[in-house]
Amino acid sequence: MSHEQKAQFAVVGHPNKGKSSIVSTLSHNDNIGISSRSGTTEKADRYTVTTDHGCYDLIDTPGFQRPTKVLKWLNQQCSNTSERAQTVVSFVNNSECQRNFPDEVELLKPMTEGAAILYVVDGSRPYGPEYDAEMEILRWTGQPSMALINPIENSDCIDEWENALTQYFKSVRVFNPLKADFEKQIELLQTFAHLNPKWSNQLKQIVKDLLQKREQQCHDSIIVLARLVDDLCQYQQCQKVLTPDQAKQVRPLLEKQYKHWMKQREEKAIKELLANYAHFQTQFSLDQFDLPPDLFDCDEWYAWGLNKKQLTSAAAVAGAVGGAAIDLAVAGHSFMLGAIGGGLLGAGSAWFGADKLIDVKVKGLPLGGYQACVGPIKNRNFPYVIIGRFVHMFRQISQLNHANREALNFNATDFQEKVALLEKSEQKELHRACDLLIKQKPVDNLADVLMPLFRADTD
Ligand SMILES: Nc1nc2c(ncn2[C@@H]2O[C@H](COP(=O)(O)OP(=O)(O)OP(=O)(O)O)[C@@H](O)[C@H]2O)c(=O)[nH]1
Ligand SMILES: [Mg+2]
Repeated sequence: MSHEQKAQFAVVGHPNKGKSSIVSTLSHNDNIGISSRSGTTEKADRYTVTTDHGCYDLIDTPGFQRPTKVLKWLNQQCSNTSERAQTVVSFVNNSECQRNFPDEVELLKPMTEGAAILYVVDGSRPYGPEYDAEMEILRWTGQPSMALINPIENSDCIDEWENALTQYFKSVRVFNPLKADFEKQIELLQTFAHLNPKWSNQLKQIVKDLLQKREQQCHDSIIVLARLVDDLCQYQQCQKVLTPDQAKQVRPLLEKQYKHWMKQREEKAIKELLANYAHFQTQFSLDQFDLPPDLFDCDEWYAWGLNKKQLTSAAAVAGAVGGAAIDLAVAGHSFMLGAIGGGLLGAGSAWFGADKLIDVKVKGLPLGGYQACVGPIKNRNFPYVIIGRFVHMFRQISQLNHANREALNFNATDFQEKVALLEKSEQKELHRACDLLIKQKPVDNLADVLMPLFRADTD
């Protein structure tokens, strides 16, 4: 496909107004140079967004440096309106202009090759007449165009900008590359489809593809979690020794290795999650988690997994207590604990196994010697903690814009509310699955059981 036929958009404007940020967010590419230093982008860079059935180009460009002088040059060369676009081509090809106005030559060249224009301004700073020269030059190219107002610090000057921009652009939209969620990105792409009728079908297909891809990414994330929670619930760290005494001695080491493995396994899942959403530069550290800093800090588990009341319900559902209590328990009836009384509580606390964080076993081997083993974890809240943490990370990562270059920081979770928002039947399925997991039994439909936790309506 030649550049002419393929939909292509040059993102242009003043230096340091978020042009590269917009390209980064729309192309889901976190490898594009963004910085608070003005003049970061020095050359026009073309980024192709490829989907299953199509592609389009976004062109990141350097900002205007000397628009007034450039407009003067153009006016000197051309007095006939019908020759303006041709004059821009002459400007781009003129070696003297290439020396004197390298930024403008770079930024205008894509338009001489058929690119549409996305003009970016900062909605937190007032409009000024110095922008008129930029907008006038863009008009000379004769290319389809629209304006994007990026409210970098605030929205104070948006109205003022809208009044100025509508003089030059038929379409004006507010778009914040750091905050715009996936739906907003799709909306913007749909606006692009109107800019040039020749591109409208391609772009509609691309929108369809992107929506489908988004669903696939969610599905793949659920699979990552299913494998993670299964692995963590199964894991055991063992070592052969000669005497029971030696088994005692290796215990602290085994525990350390065990925890190390679990932590690395969780980190691997987060890296897979990041890669699934094309975040390859994002830094994170599990040690920086405010809540809980440590996967093995049992006291913090109620914050990440289920709370005590929910765990009691889970116990009922999983069959630790009689069937009649189940519906009451799932309904979360306030009188449940009182009505069912000590029976359920008794069963419950044994069932929780809170003080049995990690099982340590020593067993004799048939050919002599002993084996000391650490794990698997017996605490009933454990699978929920893993699921709760992951679902929380999923939400952050799936909504992280590629223009956002800050390190990830997870500090709160509303997993318990999420579970409470599930349909009763979905809650039961989840509790049954976690019951099997903590017993190291296979759960055939684990991904299906986890899926409701990833639904948008539980956000
Ligand atoms: N808070 C906030 N900062 C933004 C936003 N958009 C851009 N920035 C910041 O503004 C600075 C410039 O962003 P860039 O995307 O590099 O801007 P640019 O227009 O490509 O800049 P040049 O290439 O230098 O012309 C960076 O520090 C961005 O993080 C925004 O919507 N909100
Ligand atoms: Mg830039």
